[in-house]
Amino acid sequence: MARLFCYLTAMALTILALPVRAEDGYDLWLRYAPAGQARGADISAHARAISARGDSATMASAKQELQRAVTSMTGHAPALTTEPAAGSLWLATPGSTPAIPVPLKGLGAEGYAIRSIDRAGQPVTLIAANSDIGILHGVFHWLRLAQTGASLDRLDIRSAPRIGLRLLNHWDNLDGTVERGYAGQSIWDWWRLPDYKGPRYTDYARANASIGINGTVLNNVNAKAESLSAPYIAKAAALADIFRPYGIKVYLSVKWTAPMELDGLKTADPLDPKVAAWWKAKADEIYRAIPDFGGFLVKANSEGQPGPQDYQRTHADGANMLAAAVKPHGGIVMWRAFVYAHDNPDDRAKQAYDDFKPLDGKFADNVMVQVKNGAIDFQPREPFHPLFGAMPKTPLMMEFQITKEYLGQSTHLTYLGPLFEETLDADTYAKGTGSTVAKIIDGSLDGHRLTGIAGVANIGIDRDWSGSIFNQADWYAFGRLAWNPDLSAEAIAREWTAMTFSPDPRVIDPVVAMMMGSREAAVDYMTPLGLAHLMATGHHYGPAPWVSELARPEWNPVYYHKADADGIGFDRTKSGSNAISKYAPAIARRLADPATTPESELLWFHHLPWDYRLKSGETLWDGLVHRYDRGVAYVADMQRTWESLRPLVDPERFAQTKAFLAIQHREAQWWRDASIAYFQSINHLPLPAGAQAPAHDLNWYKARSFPYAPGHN
Ligand code: GCW
Repeated sequence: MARLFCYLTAMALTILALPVRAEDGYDLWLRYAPAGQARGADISAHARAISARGDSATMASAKQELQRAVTSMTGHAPALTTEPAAGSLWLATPGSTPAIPVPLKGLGAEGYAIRSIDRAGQPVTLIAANSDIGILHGVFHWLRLAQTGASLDRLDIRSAPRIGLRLLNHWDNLDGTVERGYAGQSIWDWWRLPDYKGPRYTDYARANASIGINGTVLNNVNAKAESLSAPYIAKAAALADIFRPYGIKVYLSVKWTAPMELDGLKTADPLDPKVAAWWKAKADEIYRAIPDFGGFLVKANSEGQPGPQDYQRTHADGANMLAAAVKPHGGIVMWRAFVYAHDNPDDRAKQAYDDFKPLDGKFADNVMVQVKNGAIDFQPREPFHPLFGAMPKTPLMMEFQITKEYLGQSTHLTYLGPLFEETLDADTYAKGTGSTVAKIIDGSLDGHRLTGIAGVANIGIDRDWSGSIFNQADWYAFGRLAWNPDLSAEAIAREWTAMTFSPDPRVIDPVVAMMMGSREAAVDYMTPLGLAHLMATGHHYGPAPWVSELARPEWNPVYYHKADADGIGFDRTKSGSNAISKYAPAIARRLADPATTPESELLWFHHLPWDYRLKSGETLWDGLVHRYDRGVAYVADMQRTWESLRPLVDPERFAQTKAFLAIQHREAQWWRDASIAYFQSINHLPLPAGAQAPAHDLNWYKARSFPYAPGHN
């Protein structure tokens, strides 16, 4: 009774101590919601004290996080001690504590072990690591267990990241806008940095550290030269100082012609010694300000960006010159393979491969080639990029897009975990069966030590960071998969839901069910059966499969679907662009025949007659229409499920999600109707029995215009 009273008093004090705040999403998955009496007591019993000797900034944040979390979940603030006693959480590194009773070998610089041990007859939870950063990661793991309702007894966990560099790429501009950002302006207040450093930067670092992200590229790959000027280096250094205790390094995107723009050099030719000397001096200057600077990210000779090819040099010439500049400081260069050229009439899906494959083995050992998951551009579904498996001598870095440029932007609930998982699990057959993309990027297939994965961030100054509560799950899933690409998207969704909403199965089960089918639903209502890139011009918001008049052929949706009176789809077999030949023979053989091509990728690889028979027996046209309808129906189902959760979700987050699902439903219907109206204008076929005619005629859809759609300038 007395205990209960103490608990309630402590609880009331905590509540009084905090400003009353609605659930606006700011706390992400680190809400540390009150755990209820029984669970609260259980958590308390395992965290009576936090025992640690180290006093680095990292150790201080680990302790602070635990104190804040345990107090908030239990109403009881753990004591801080140096020696573990009964019920302590004991944080130990070899630097601070001799004789740690668990092996640390194999945990590397960032991993950790968590073990329930008996110490002089007292139960203690040991979190041990080789470094303070490892401890911080271990602390977040323990807090995940505490928040998701998992058992805190008999723990015996060892975890180390499978991929070395786990980075966010911000497409943030110096003027505060974010390219393809749907969560408001950039969180980097460039103008008032380095003097003013708001609290958001620390919360950003906490959130990233909690999922193991260890680097961030601050500025857009469509870079401005000024981000390498002295004032902006000082601004980046201020951020680096804040992120350092959380194990997060800062990187910068560079503009190829920076030496010309900033210092009037006559050329940016990578083989010109003056150019190389400029970059070397620039790297030295950056490292003076940011001693642990990560390195450079480069978009060159792509979509109008300058690059070494302007001087008849190769991507390798360019990358190696920059690599030499950062090498003495331990930095790296991430050179993007997202290239396609206006003067190359060949299938866009082949161009990066043709440019980069011959360069395999020609890159310096601190260069990584960063490859998008698919060969075109972050579509709702793309087959994996054929460069994965084709460059064994080069460490390839994965680039996923967390921001949903092509998957409904801020409002659609389309959980990306399954998309990431599908690519990571794809088998390239590069060295026989089981040569998955995950094994290429984690370095195990080809024996690379330098390994990396990047996600284009979906973060902005919106109160909820990501433009919607459910978009936070994509950031979370990216981090978790970057740490361990073998995790399942579903398991990740369960953790996220438990922490973001509630560990109550009445919440987790329906929410996870919604999430898991949501990406496939978007594929269905936007671009089913392997269609791609049918979005409107520029902002990519909404459907425009009819667009055909843009200057570059591959900017036009008609280039991708190739629909005519007889059929639809892009022939990438021998009779067409033969892009399938870029894949390993085992895959290419399968893709040569529509019958052995996965239906989900059918029209990506084949141009087929409208009456082609799908596996279901229905015609291609009927199957297409049914998929559009299935996608819209899925969204209606999500709306019903969400409505049933009203009693279990706080009003603010409930209302936002409800409103967004209504937008999604309307837009799914729009996608479906506009696509059907357009394709029907080409094939003149009747709709399958029972299918509704589009609400408007084709001209109505064509006339929609959205000059102020976000994310595009
Ligand atoms: O997806 C496309 C986007 C561009 C982007 C480009 C890239 C940063 O539409 O906005 O530019 O890809 O990845 O470089």
